[in-house]
Formats: sequence, C-alpha cells, structure tokens
Amino acid sequence: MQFDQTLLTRLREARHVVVFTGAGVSAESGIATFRDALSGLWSRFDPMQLATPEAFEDDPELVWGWYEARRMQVLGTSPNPGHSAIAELAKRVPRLTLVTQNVDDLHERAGSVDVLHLHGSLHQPRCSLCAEPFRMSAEPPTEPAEGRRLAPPRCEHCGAKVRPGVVWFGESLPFDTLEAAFSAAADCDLLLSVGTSGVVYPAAQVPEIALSSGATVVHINPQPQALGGGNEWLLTGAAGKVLPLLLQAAFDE
Ligand code: BV8
Ligand code: ZN
Repeated sequence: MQFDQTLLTRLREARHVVVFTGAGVSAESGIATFRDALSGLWSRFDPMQLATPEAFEDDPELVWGWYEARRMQVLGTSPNPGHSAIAELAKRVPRLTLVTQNVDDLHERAGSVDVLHLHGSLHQPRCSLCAEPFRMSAEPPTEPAEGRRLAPPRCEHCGAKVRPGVVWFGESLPFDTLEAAFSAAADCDLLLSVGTSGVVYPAAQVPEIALSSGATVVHINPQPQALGGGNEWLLTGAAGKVLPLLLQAAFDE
C-alpha cells in the first residue's frame, strides 16, 4: 500500500494526534458492527430500537440478554492489529488522544490508556436507579455467545434492576468525556477516523471539529467516504491492515 508523502510527513510531525474509532476497528476481532450485531433472537429487531431506555423498560430480559451476548463475545475474542497499531502510535507521537464510540475494551486490552468512551462500556454495568456499579463475572464464556433472554441482576445496594453501562439513543453522553474529546479535536494537528460511518451524533462532531479547526483528517474505512475537500484524506481498507502499514511507512522506513 502506497501512502502520500505529505500525509506521512504530517503524521510524523504532528504535535497532537486524535484517533477516533467506531465499530469498524473491532470488526477484524470478529465483533459485528452495530448494525450487524443483531443475529439469532434479535435478528427481527432494529438496533436503534433495542439500544434505548424504552426497550429496557419494556423488556429488560430481551435487552439484558443482548448486551450479555455481546459482552461474552468481547470476552471471547482479542484485540486485532488495528488496536495494537493505535497503542503503538501513542509511543511515536508527542501526544495522542484516543476517542472511541465502541463499548468493548479491546483498545485497553491492546495497551491503550486513558481511552475516552463516548458511548460507555459493556464492562461497567450499573444500577438503573442508584447508579451503583455492578461487578460482573469476567471469565470468558464456556459456551458460544448465543442469544437468549436473561433477567438482569438486581443491585445489591437498593434492589433495582442493573442496566448495561452504555449510552442509549436519547441519552446524554458523559459530559466530561465529550468535552475532553471536543477539546482534543479542536487542538490536534491530525485526526485519524477509523471504522466509523459517522452517523451518530454528537460523537460524529469530533472529526468535524478537527477539520474546522484546521487539522488534517484521515478516514480509514473499506467503504468510500464522502470527503469535505482540502484537508480530508481517505485510506481505503481494513483498519487491521492499513494502520500497521501506515505506522511502518511513517516511522520505520
Ligand atoms: C443524544 C452504545 C440527546 C449502545 C451507541 C436525527 C438526526 C440527528 C441525530 C438524531 C436524530 N434523532 C436522534 C438523534 C440523536 C441520536 C443519533 O445520532 N441518531 C442517529 C442514528 C440519527 N443520538 C443520540 O441519541 C445520542 N444522544 O443525542 O442525546 C439528548 C440531548 C440532551 C439531553 C438528553 C438527550 C446517543 C447516541 C449513542 C447511542 N449509543 N452505542 C450500544 O452499543 O448498544 S451508538 C452505536 O452506533 C455505536 O456505539 C456506534 O457509535 C454507532 C454506529 O454503529 P455502527 O454503524 O455499527 O458502527 P460504525 O458507525 O462505527 O460503522 C461501522 C463502520 O466501520 C462502517 O463505516 C464500515 O464501513 C466500517 N468498517 C467495517 N469493517 C471495517 C471498517 N472500518 C475499518 N476496518 C474494518 N475492518
Ligand atoms: Zn441501586
């Protein structure tokens, strides 16, 4: 894969790089992207319907079962070379801020630290009433993660239902995390947007803020992306392939 020298120079000379990831960065770890995450029991549902407070209110066992199946899937897989390249990039540039829309912990397991999770995490369930964190079993699944209804556990503190620690549609994003992501985007020289279709707001504002603040924005995606012009670049391909090659071309040749 050939990279434009201008792009390589900008990455090498960047003072502050933001990496903004979506479900695509976990695809090569076998984690279905959000829209493909509905198989089996859930194939008849639109994720937009299930990932809402109303759905959990309406049918807690269906929704909790879906998140548990997804959590088990994450526990049963591992980071891919895309996650590892992002962790490696943090050692090659003066400052890197990693902002993810993903609710898995594959960035952390690849060695990234201080990950800004805009949409929460599968691994931090909490009480739906008093917000007390709830400790889940952390051992990988014995049987393959298949779909079944599951009653959500009860909070040890107040007895209310435990809910997934994710941000549902219609819910606000964690304010401090979003603020930190927006200010990093406004400050950075270069933003890598990896594996996101950029349809979900306000997260999708992160690359827009970087671009309007004069940063170079590089999309890494197998699908063509509509580019705004000037400072936007597209590297067509899978994150697990493109990112290691990009680092090698920029820092090792
Ligand atoms: C809020 C956690 C308000 C849950 C998620 C109408 C217009 C505009 C906005 C709205 C609207 N109606 C409602 C809204 C707001 C809504 C929104 O944006 N809706 C969109 C869909 C229209 N947003 C919200 O509700 C947000 N909250 O606005 O609050 C508010 C304000 C004040 C007070 C109270 C409330 C909350 C949004 C958070 C939702 N939660 N996740 C869960 O995971 O179950 S979002 C979820 O979908 C994911 O986290 C991800 O971020 C998002 C997108 O999922 P995917 O499409 O699967 O993933 P992605 O986009 O990353 O696409 C995959 C990409 O990877 C593709 O491009 C593919 O080509 C590429 N790819 C595939 N393989 C690879 C690859 N790339 C690289 N390598 C590969 N190998
Ligand atoms: Zn409670």
